[in-house]
Parts: sequence; C-alpha cells; structure tokens
Amino acid sequence: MNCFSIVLLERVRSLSASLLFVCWAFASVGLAQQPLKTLLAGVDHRAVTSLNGDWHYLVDQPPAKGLYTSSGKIRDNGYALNTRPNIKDGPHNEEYDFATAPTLKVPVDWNTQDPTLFRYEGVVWYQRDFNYTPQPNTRTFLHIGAANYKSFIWVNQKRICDHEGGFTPFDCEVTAVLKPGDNFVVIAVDSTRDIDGIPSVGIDWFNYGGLTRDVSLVTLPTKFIDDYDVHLKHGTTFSAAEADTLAGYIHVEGATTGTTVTLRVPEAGVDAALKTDGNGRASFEVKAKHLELWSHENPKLYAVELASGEDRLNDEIGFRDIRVEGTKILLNGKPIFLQGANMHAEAPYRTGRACTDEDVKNIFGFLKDLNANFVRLAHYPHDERMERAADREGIMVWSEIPLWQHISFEKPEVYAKATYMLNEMIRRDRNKASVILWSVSNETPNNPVRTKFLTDLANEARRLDPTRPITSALIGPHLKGTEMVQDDPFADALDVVGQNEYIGWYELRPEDADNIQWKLPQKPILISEFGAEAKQGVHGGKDERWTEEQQVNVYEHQFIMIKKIPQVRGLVPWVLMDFRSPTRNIPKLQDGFNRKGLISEDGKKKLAFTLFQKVYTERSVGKSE
Ligand code: GCB
Repeated sequence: MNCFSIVLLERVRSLSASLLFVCWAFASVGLAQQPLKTLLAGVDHRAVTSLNGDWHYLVDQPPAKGLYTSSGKIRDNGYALNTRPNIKDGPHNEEYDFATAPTLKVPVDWNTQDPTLFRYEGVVWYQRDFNYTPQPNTRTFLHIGAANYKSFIWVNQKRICDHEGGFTPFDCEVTAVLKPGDNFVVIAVDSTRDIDGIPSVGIDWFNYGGLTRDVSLVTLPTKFIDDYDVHLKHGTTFSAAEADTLAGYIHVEGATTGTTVTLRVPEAGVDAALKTDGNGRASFEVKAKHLELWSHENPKLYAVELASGEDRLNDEIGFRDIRVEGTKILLNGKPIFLQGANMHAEAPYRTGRACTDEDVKNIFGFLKDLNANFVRLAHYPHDERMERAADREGIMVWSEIPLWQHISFEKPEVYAKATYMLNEMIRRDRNKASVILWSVSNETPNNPVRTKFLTDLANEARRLDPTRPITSALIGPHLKGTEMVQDDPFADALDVVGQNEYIGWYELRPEDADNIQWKLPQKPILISEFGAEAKQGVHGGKDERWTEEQQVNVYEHQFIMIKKIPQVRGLVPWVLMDFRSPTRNIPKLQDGFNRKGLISEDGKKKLAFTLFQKVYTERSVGKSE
C-alpha cells in the first residue's frame, strides 16, 4: 500500500488543535510528495492571473503509462517533464509532445469538447505555458477551482502537489519553482472511478473529467488572509431587535501574535482593528450600527473589507440567522417553508458540467421562473458562481459533499477524505448567506459502521461551522401496513432530515401515496427527492409511463400525502432539469439522460414545471408555522 502522511493541521485548522496525521491509500495510485498546506478562501474576490483558456492535452489511455509506473507509482520522468521528441535526428526519445498537441478549453470538462473523449474515464494530461514576473516578498499559489477526480501537478518539471476530490478548490504553492519569464504547468487529471473514492464507483450522473473550474495564479504578500468567517452572531436564541453583532474570525497565514487585522463593513458602520492570537487567528464580535438582514425577499449583501499588512480582500456578504426550533426552520427568527428543486451541475442547453456565468444565469432563470426560494445543489459542491448568484438572488442553498450511496465506510482513510472534502466545501462557502444547510451524505445504507461514520462527520461539520444546521438525504423508510416508517438512527445526528422517496415511480402506484401515513422523526423534514421520469413532448394518459401527464399525476398524489405530514418544511422535487447519466439506457426515452427533470436539458418546460410554478406561487403545499 502506498501511503503518505498529510499534515492536516493547516487545512483543517479549525478542526483540530493538534497535529492530525492521516495516511490514506491512493488505491494503486502512488505517492503524493507534498502535503497541501494552504486552502485559500475568497479567491474569486481577489485579483488573480487567470490561467483559463487553451491548454494542450494528451490522452493517456489506461493503464496510463505516462502517469503510473507498473507498480502504480507516479512517474516523475515522463510527460511531466514536458520535453520534446527528437523528430528529425538523434536517438528516438519521447513518445509525447505537448507543443504540437491540440488544445482544450479550461474550464470545461473534456467529455463535451472532444467527441472521442465523450465517454472517456481515465487520465488526460494538460499543459500550458505562462509568463511570470517575480514580485519581491510574495508567495504564489496555483489555485484550481476543481479537477475531477485526482490531480497530479508539476510546474517547471517539479511536482508541486496532488489532490483527490472532483468538486472543491485547492491551492498548491509554486513560489519556489517559478522563474522570471517563461514557465509551464503540467497537470495529469485522472477521472477513473475508485471504489474508495468519494463518490465511489456507482453514480447516477455523468462523470465529467478534467479541469472543470477556473484555474489561476494567486500572488499574495508573505503574510496573507487565507481564511475568514464573517457572520451574524449566532447566539443560543435569536432576537431581531438584538441582531446587530457580527462575529467570526480572520486568519492570517504567517502572522505572529498581535498582528493587526482590520475588518470594515462601511455601510453597517463597522470599522474594527483586531489582533491575531498565537495561531494567526483574530476572533471578533463587533457591533454594527445598523444591519439589514439577508432573506429571500431582501437578499441584502454588504461590502466587507478585510486587511492585514499588505494584504487586502474585499467580499460581499449577507448577514442572517438560520436555526432549527422543534420541527421548524427559522430564518431571522421566522419560520420558513422551502420551495425548491434539486439540481445537478449540468449546463442547460449545451450539456456538460456547468461552469460559466451563462450556465449559472440560465439555472437561476429557471429557479426564479419556478418561484423557488431554495435549491439543493446535488450531490457535490457546485461551481462557486452558483452560491454567489444564490446570495444575490435570495435563493437558499443546500450544499453537500459527494458522499453518495455506497462508500467504503469501514476505511479510516475514506473518513479522512470525507473530512477534508467537508472542510474544503465549508472553507469556500461559509461566508455565503444563501447556504443554509450543510449536507454530509445522500442515501446511504443503514448499518452501524455507516451510522458511526456519518454521525462523526455530522459532528465534524457542526464543529467546523456551528452556525448552520446539518442535514442529509435519507432513504429506507419501510412500509408497515399503510404506515411508512423512517427509523434510521442517523437521523438523531441531524438537525434537518432530508427524506428521499419515489412512491409512484420506483415503488407502489402514484395513488397509493394518498393513503400512506408517515412516521418521521420529530425534526424539520424536507422531502429532499421525489418524482418520476417523463420525456418532454411525450403526452398520453396519466397512467402512461414516460408521459408528462404521468409525471404530473405522481406529483399530485405526492402533494396529497405530503400535506398530511406536519413536520414537512420543504419540497425539493427530483430534479429541476434532465441530466446526463450513462446508466439511463432506454433508447428514445432516456438516451443517456435521467428524465426526472421538470425541464428538459434543452430548457423546455414539462407540464410538471407548470404544476410546481402554481403550487409555489399559491403556496398551496406546506406551511411554515
Ligand atoms: C435517488 C438519488 C439520485 C438519483 C435518483 C433517481 O434517490 O439520490 O441521485 O438520480 O434517485 O433518479 O433515481
């Protein structure tokens, strides 16, 4: 087994006060040479040098001999060196050449850019040149918004970092390997599914590979703000009259005790000079002169300025209180009912992994048209643009790590991966007011090993962020007569319980829902998935599968059932838009798409969309009180 110790202290600083050494096996994948020590928050609000654009690429088909040795180690003497083959004379040397290779756009998955790579899951090498002008007293990081699934990175032939996980950002320090003028970066991205990965091998979505989000170089002063949390103080109770205090911390990497940090929110009358402690963290509680709280109706964002020494970072942050009381979800002290939809990170119209401003605009256009106030970003963190848009548009968000169905729960190294993915997600999005729920998993099998794993993970999420409720989507209710019983012990560890069910599609008939009584935990319940497939444009009787009418029929019976569950605090139909899933193989109906969308992948609304639009406008299903 090839293992390495990774010092998680810096990556999960708030997670542990002591060094936590984690060693995980990259299956047969080889050694990571350096631990990732830095994780930069707020990069999308910094001035960066974008490395988006055209990158040369070469496909390293399994067994990927350019990347892996026969014993599964990472090869440091192959493509990573980016040398040229002797084409004309001299002894034959290399079997690759980036300089003459075609290019792929970054970001954007490889599958939808090169038809020969459409179903490819394996290693693709990316290379690009860039120019660098050294600046004294700075540190430079290569920031990768996301690369699915494992990445191995070299700059100027030096291996600088590895990363596992396809949906969260990471940062590799390149200060020591950069030179004035021409430089190059080579990244091998391996999208091969791994039984011990998160997610594991079985997924119901398309495994888009590659550098799927923005890539940039971030140059910072030697002491810099790498993490911050600016939120409305989250006390044991909430009172609108007293909601005038901002709390949190600003962490300065490299700071010694007593380093000054300033926090300014001019519009709220906040101008505070703070001091770091021995860990570089300046914790604070400061009174604002006036605060308008963020909500769906009033998504107020404030310009927030952080500074320490040479470093400056400007963000836009909303302030609000989210908590659970009994079976209610309270936003700013008032009960809310979440009218939402699930969404995969699938780009409308063009298909592919959503990653552009245009994709986000289209998705939010659908949500607003639906009159939604909530979206579950399934089943992994989406592009950061989504949460930024949600902040601006007042759409509340459920954000989750890709812990989907069957995971190697018995393996400590998988738990370590889950915690750092959770940390990467929370680090990136903790300052987004729209994010009201962290989800640790979706539809996992109920057994003691998994329950312990997920309970620990839920507690970890709570420890990383004590201001937001923790949730998960559960399956496995069992029918006892006409009673549907959810007694999964993992629900005890959750603040909000997501209940997935497909009555009328995978089980029973649509009308059976009318008579089912649910026995659910006395906690706020979100019906986090329900629905049926329909091919847009196919019409027929309400009992005819695949028709838009049948999809509507399923939902209408669901509404009869859901109205009788007193704890329900939200509706999250599966799914807003049809999405690619290669396991969906019924020709002419699915053609590689999961068809449970309210909208087709090319933006055409099905009848069920109109149904939800009406229900959400009239607020006819569900109550907040
Ligand atoms: C589920 C999963 C979701 C699937 C959906 C389906 O329960 O959570 O990822 O896509 O069912 O359509 O089967």
